[in-house]
Amino acid sequence: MTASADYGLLSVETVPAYLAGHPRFGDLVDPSTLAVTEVGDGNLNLVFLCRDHDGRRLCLKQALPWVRAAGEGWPLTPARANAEARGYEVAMALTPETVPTWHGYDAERYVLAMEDLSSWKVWRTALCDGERHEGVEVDLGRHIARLGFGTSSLGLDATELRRRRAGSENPELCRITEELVFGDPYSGHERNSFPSSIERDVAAMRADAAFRDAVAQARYHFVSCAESLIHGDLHTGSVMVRPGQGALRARARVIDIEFCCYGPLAFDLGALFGNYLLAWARARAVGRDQGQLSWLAALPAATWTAFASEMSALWPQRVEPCWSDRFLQRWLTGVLTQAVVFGACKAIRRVVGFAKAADLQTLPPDLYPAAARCVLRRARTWAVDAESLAVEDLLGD
Ligand code: SR1
Ligand code: MG
Repeated sequence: MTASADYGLLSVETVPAYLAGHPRFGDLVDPSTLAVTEVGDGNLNLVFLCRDHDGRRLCLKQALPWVRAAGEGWPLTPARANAEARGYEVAMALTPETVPTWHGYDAERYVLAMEDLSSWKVWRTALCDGERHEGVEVDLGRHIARLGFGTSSLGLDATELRRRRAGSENPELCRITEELVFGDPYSGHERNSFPSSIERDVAAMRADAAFRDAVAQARYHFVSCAESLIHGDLHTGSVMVRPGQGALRARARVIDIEFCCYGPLAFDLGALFGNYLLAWARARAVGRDQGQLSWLAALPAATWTAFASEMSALWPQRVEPCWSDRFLQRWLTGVLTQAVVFGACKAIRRVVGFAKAADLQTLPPDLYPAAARCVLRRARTWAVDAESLAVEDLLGD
């Protein structure tokens, strides 16, 4: 099966004329003096960076009708861009400082227009390079709390919440997440791939009944819970970072919201935990210094603390006063447990399943097996012991 691109895919040659014909975007840059590059390096989309003669910049993102990383044989609805546009609009209203400035959406061509962040760096790349952007983990915890509070029954009237849920469907992308995160790594799907050096470790993981139960439970929770609007794919490659400058600390901006849906809020926290595990395993494998390892090991707790603090700060604004402070503490405890199990699943899918992560894939071949084993073992422990583990102890020796 192949996919149709009859809505007109853009190219570096056609972007200037496209912008000239769309004044809403074209007024942000001068289409007649434009330099355009295509920089999409993710799994799904075209991304064009546009810069005019006066240095004004714009980023256009267009959904391809197939999975870019797999080719035209894996069709994928470009209507996912509708979900991404909705996601940016909501995030801009609730947490504008942690998303790129949003300029709007062309629903006929599935094109999103936003701030060009090319002077920022993909956080995964920065982590792989051994860089430390202190504070971005705090931005992310706050981001999840603000989005979660403002789109759940905590911050929204229940009738409005139901309306929003009904208008926020993203079934194809949610199905991909369900299969790639909770299915493929355990079913032996042909999309999986991993070297023979870790075959025994993968087999041991699959044979661990308590672990498989935890994954099955997490899958049920992901599919069944529509608690709040979540990013749905919040790995470290969905975060852009900028170093601190003088008195200003480093900052994070969240991008690539096409997997957003109403789901369990803990899923986004778990995505970060799982990707922190990948970054930490890589850092250990390549022998980063103790300062870097300690900072990485503290990331889950730092993100969690920022999340819990922000939720507590927003708590007085809750819609329903019968939800007491005791309720909040119990709710936070449940979210943390769920996030740890989701984190395990998110880390394992990057080792075993389709769409790998550079953290391990760019390791020299002799360093890869120990790092991959470290991820698999740690993730199994997370999933099985999630209720009893302290967030401070998720990483580290
Ligand atoms: C078929 S899409 C593969 C992966 O790319 C995205 O970044 C998501 O992580 C998805 O699971
Ligand atoms: Mg992505």
